[in-house]
Amino acid sequence: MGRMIDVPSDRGSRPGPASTGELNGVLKSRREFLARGMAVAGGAAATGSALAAPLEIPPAAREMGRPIPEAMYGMPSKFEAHVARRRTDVLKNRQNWSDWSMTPLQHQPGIITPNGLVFERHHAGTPDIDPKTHRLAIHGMVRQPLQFTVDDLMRYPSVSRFHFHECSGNGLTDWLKPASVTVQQTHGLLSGVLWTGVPLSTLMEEAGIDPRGTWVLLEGADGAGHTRSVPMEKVLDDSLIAYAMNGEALRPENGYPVRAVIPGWEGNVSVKWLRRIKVGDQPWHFRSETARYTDPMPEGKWRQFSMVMECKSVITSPSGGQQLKGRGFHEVTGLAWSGVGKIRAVDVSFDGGRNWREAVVEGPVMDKSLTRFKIGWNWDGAPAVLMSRAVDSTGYVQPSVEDVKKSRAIMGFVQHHNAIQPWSVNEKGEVRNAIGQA
Ligand SMILES: Nc1nc2c(c(=O)[nH]1)N[C@H]1C(S)=C(S)[C@@H](COP(=O)(O)O)O[C@H]1N2
Ligand SMILES: [Mo]
Repeated sequence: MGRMIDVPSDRGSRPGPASTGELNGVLKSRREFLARGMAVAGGAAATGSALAAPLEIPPAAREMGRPIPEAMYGMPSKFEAHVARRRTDVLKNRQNWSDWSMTPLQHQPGIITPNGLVFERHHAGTPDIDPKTHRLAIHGMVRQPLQFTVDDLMRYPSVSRFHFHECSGNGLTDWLKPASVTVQQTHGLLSGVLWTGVPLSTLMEEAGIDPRGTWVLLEGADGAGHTRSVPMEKVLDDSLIAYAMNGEALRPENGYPVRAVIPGWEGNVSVKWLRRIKVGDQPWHFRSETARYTDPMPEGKWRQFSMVMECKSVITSPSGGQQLKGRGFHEVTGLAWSGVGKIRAVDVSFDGGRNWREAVVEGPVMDKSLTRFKIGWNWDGAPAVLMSRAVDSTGYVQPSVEDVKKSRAIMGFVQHHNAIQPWSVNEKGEVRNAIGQA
């Protein structure tokens, strides 16, 4: 095994959330709010306005629409053009080969990120790989070294699984003080994907693992020569060689034609454009597991191979840069996920963490997958600080920034940052990033 050092736990604590009743204007459900609204306003709708006359017939209803073309890849409405993956303006490299673009989580309902919006992180840009010439090799401590074409891989029994996909650098710029405005910039190195491919265990069995083979090397076919070591235990547990995402072939930027998917672990080990799998008896200590992707610890050591993405959550609406449209009912909603299991509960605070209420966790609740939570809020127009705190199936509680600070060395940036994100709301309903201020 590698030199894994013991680390103080940075898990948070969960003083019991209020589970019933009303607290600081927070209502249990929209139904409760509507019932109240009905009583107060004598039947007026909660957010619409009274219908005084029949609606006018709109122009679209008076003419024929666009006919169906012979063949076409469908695109979103032109009115949704603002929903785009974006590079961050906080930490912009001068070149855009080793860079990232972030998922607009504030515009994502549900738990699936459409392929055109799945975040990107490359160390040497996106290669253009022809699946006909691409080869994947398995060698090292195996009985029979093998090579596969993409078609070969597609002949194996396949599996499809929903998993969150997160870069360990997610939140890196914003852990001590606000640098970013939106949740896209603070948390957008995160996506929810249905991956389809072959379990790595199937290919390992076929090659025949030497009993001394305890680690696996994964190498990409991009200009970065991106390479990582993954313990055999994880490889055989739930890792995949994926060729499809969300119902179609991988996008070039996400690893076309084949990539590794290491569920619940930092995105960096899910090597894209996968060309080589080597079995060995120890980790290789590549750049991305020594100089990068390690965590500075308080005693001056660096934590290596901390690849699990621990339990985390964030409110996506309302979130930074948004504007509440008036007092009254708002559905507060967000995403929760854990690299070791399922989401058990999410608590939401409206007063900067003094009081907490349990949100509704919306199904399906899946292993190592984005999970949606929701809670009704009756905004009375007063300033508020909104936070969410997730608990996973192991009982791990998402930590506060203070908890994380205690267990890590304080440096400008932090990897594997899973602390609670506060959003402040002022009297005008403007929502701001309040990290380090709540
Ligand atoms: N071959 C290769 N694989 C790679 C990378 C890379 O630069 N080259 N980047 C890694 C990093 S740091 C992350 S977070 C994920 C990002 O995957 P995505 O671009 O599909 O979101 O891919 C990983 N796999
Ligand atoms: Mo990453």
